Amino acid sequence: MLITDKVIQGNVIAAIQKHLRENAVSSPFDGLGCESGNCCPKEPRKATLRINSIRATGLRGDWWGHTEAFAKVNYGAHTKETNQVHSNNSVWNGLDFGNVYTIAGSSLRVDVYDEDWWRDQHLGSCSINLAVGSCTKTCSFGRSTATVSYTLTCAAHLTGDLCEEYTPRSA
Ligand SMILES: [Ca+2]
Repeated sequence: MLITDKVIQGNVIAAIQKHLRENAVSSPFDGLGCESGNCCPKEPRKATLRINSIRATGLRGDWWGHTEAFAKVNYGAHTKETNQVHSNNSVWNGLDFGNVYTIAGSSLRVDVYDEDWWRDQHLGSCSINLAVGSCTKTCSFGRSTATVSYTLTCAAHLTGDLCEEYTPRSA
């Protein structure tokens, strides 16, 4: 501070502090619930992920009979397992991942297994990159394919490829 007189200096500081107390803008979160649709999300990259269906083709788990096929699907910290379908061309039920956090460069990994009585056999795995919205993508491993239909939805007031941007107008 350029004021050298200690008394004046003290008075100026007191006046500034008084002004700040009297005119301070309260926190935008004070008394404002997110229900009003008027606050920023505390957590960017928050989204919900739903796998609507997964199907695989060309599975060969057993030398005879059909594959007792199931899949483990991983995204970030979440791993879900499908029901088992007795087929070399399996169509599994959807999987609800619920709330997730998008991760740059992170992909959805599908590991396909054949259930055997002594030990489940890992038939292969492949990955797809997720984008916001509803989409169907196919990846392959060996002569097999996995086709994933999914919906990745940003949480309220988030947008962008990774739900990392704030948008006040979105629902
Ligand atoms: Ca088997």
